[in-house]
Amino acid sequence: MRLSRSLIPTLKETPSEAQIASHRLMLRAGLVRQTSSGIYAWLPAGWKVLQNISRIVTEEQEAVGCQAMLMPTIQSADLWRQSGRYDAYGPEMLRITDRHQRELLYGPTNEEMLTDLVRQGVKSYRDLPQMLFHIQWKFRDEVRPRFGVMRGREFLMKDAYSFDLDYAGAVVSYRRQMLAYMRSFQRMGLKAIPMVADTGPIGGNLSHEFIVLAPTGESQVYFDAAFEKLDFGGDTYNAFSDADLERCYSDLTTHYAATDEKHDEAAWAKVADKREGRGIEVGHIFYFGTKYSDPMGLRVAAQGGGDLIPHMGSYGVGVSRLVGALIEAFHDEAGIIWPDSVAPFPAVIVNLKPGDAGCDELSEKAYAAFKGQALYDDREERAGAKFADADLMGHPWQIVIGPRGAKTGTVELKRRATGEKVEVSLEDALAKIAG
Ligand code: 5CA
Repeated sequence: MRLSRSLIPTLKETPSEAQIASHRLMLRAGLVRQTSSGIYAWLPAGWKVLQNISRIVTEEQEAVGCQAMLMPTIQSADLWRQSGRYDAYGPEMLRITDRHQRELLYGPTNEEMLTDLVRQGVKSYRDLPQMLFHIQWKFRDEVRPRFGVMRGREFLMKDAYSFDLDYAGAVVSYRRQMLAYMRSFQRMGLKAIPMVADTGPIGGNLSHEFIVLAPTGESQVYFDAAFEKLDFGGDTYNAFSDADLERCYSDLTTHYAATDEKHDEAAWAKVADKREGRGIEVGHIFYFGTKYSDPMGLRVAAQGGGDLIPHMGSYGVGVSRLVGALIEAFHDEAGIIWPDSVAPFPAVIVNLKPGDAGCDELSEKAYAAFKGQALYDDREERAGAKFADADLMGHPWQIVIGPRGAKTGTVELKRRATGEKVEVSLEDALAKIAG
């Protein structure tokens, strides 16, 4: 993308409405703009981050056998009457009436809709288990939308749903999702810790929140240092081995971890190597048995004759909230420091003197090497302003091209995270960025 032709409206001043670093930086780096209270437009650079997160989440969902699909945002009130949640959900639900006076709603979550789809398509125990997810916009009319995309009214969620024959099967699905979550967050460079949680309006009796550590997080968290050593990459745990899933679950749940609401001083006193910090809830998973399948009449033929009621779970990731959480975890005074895996652009090419034939030629050559995937700062701006914007936007690499280096094909390559700078040929810079 050429910056002179991009809608990436960076701001020098700190917007007064933003109270936390991620909100300030998302506005200043031109990632989002609020269009109504708690509702945001994702501008090109912000949309790229959202897509990168969605891609990682999708790959890790598919890697544990969860099927990708897409359900609509608009749902029928009748479906929610079948589960009993239409009246129970309260003023957080945006209720809509169409021209035929039919009652609709903008979905805050999709348990009812998928239970209905499975009810239509699955008839026998042979068709189970099933696990499906989508990444779709949700609407919750939050009393106090705040902190930008962290607590929005319209927000993007990955929500998965599992359907199993019995409790034992549901536990396997739950553990698979846990593993997929840990892998997803690790790929984004985040340290996430599952913590036992309350189930709220989703219901059920087994639930974990996934809290990522960030110094400016909303809740105080207490955890055993053992979590810092866990690794979910490679083939540490096989998602299709029950023994591995059990080992993973036990690695994640035997050590102490709690938010301040659930903190237990007596148990905490026994932890040898203590860690404390601030955290942000980026995911929440639930096992709720037959809470929806039973009232909605989901039945499948059981193996020995008769019917059985599938056991369900649901598993949410706050995809848009993660953009804020990532910035809370990765920023400094000058701006965002994107981890490579989610960065909107792998690199920015800073042309210090547009109009200078040598600078233009070398910059175009660098830009062409990225096949349109890098950001090319071709603006007629002072060098200082370009450097400030590059640091603010947080591209993992900066390729700086000035008249002196251009003569010999040399660039200055800067790593945003460390500030380390080297003078190298363009070819060497590209090789280094490709890793
Ligand atoms: N149906 C279940 C799981 S699919 C569910 O809705 N769970 S939830 O309510 O806990 O939401 C899942 C995740 O969405 C949360 O962990 C949080 O990261 C994100 N989320 C929830 N509300 C908001 C909001 N108002 N703004 C941004 N993200 C939100």
